Amino acid sequence: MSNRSDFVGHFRDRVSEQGEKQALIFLADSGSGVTERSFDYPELDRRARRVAAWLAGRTEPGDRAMLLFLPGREFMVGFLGCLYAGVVAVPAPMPDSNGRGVARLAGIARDADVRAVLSEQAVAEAIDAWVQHSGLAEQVVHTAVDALPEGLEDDWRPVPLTGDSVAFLQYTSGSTSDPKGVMVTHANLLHNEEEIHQAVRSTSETPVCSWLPQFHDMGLIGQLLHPLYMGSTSIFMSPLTFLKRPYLWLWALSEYRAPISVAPNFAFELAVRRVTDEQLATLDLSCVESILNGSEPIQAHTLDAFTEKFAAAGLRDGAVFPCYGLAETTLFVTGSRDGRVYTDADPKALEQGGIVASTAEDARTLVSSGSAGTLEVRIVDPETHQVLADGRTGEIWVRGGSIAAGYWKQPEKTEETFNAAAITADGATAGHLRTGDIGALLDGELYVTGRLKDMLIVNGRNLYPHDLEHTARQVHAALQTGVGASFVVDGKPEKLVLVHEVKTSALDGTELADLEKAIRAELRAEYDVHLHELVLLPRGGVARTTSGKVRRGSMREKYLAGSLESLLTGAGR
Ligand code: 649
Repeated sequence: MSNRSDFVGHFRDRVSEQGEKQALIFLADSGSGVTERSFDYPELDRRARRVAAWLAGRTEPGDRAMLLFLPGREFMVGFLGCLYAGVVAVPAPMPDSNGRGVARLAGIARDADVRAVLSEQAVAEAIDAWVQHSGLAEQVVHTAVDALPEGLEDDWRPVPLTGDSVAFLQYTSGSTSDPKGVMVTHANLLHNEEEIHQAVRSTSETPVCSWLPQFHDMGLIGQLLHPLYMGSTSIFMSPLTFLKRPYLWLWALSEYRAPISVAPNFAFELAVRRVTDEQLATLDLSCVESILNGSEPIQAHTLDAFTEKFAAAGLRDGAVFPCYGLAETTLFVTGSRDGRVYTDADPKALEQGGIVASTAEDARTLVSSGSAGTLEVRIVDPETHQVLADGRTGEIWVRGGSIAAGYWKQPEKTEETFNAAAITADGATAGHLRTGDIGALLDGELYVTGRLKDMLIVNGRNLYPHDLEHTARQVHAALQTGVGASFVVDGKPEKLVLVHEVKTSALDGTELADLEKAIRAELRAEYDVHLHELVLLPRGGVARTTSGKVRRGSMREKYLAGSLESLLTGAGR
């Protein structure tokens, strides 16, 4: 739908077209409910020009500016201000009040070699202090975007942009010491927004409503930029508001008659568990067309439970829209508008790299993440790079216009990851992105089964950590609200370790010991594996990324360093 080659031109066309329509409505937590803070299209444009005019005197096009904002409407002013100035935006997570996340932030600032920091008045002092301490003061200018004087916007002059201009760097959740910034160009952004639009069938009349973190790709490109791309409205709240009262997410959909939302699988679980019957009775979800579910493994039982529960509020069957994507493809790769497409797969075949339909009791239900639009998806042997047949599992490779320009300042990693050659009987084709994810194509649908790095190889069998953790979690209610991380440690045969969070208040020492026995028995019965060690940790003990993904590699390192203190007494190694 875009006849522009850059996002600024495209967005400003929407500004001229949409009049005084709301662009952003932030629902601020007011204790008992929420308060609206919004910007209409002209106001958002004016404020973005103001920021761009401020940047123009202090940076060069192509310089990087870090965005440090609380969840709210100011973030997008900073983001668009960068794009209007031709400055590369670098969204980053705010450290929490205990200072967690400061080291990662410094790593990102250093890697991106930022020249400016944009924030807002509510946090400007704290950010100033951080700029001083982190040794960035020499190289950066800092301002609060909501403190810039009115009228400054008139000084803005458009800068030349092309499709190849880098719009922003998306830092993926690599380790603190080795941050990787994905370079997303204006052409990538427009291409991916168009993919999403085609898949979701969004229009200028389909507002989007969610609560995702705005510095993460799904929050930024899905929840915020997609409605702006379409000329519709983004209605959003803080992730904390959602975590405190999951009901408010569904309430907002119902209240604002929003047809589209987006969230990771855990949010659907939380909604099933925490929305009470009285709350359910207040909801009318008949307006909802699609709630996208991506970013984490998608569970059939979650989709079923969510669909069943909210049917009582008028939610249509098939409203949950599984999808798959990653920062390196800008965001979206595949999606399943029809909702619940499942395949019951034979577990033994799965261990050997194949999806074979089974009606047996022990079949694993796999959820389709849908099919691609214009992007090419291939399943490839990660060792030989041969393209595999339908129904075989291998690494997911993707090619097409949404594939980002590479990792910032990492030409070798970029070549390896973004320009791989896939081999078929007809020869080789270059330019594929290696996603690092494992999956299979079956009848045109993509099934994502795990991640290459996390795969558990035990006695020549391929086991998926996610499955084992899920099975263990079913053993006792005290495990159900926690997360787990399983991995193998060296040795022949390989030693399987499971670390899991447990609600400590619920159990005494004997009960914990019984729990251990039960988990071991269950894993043996289900997978015929021996658990070398079970480590039980209090809630919050399993490391996660800022977008909520379990960090299995990091938990394995901690385990090997002996720094995990299991609640199971006498569990030394
Ligand atoms: C994943 C983001 C998910 C992520 C695209 C969602 C209107 C219309 C649409 C809209 C809003 C308004 O986690 C993106 C699919 C489209 C939203 C459109 O919203 N990125 S990441 O780089 O941090 O991580 C990527 C990794 O997450 C895992 C994979 O390991 C992937 O490499 N992942 C999944 N794992 C299993 N199943 C899936 N379906 C997964 N999707 C992502």
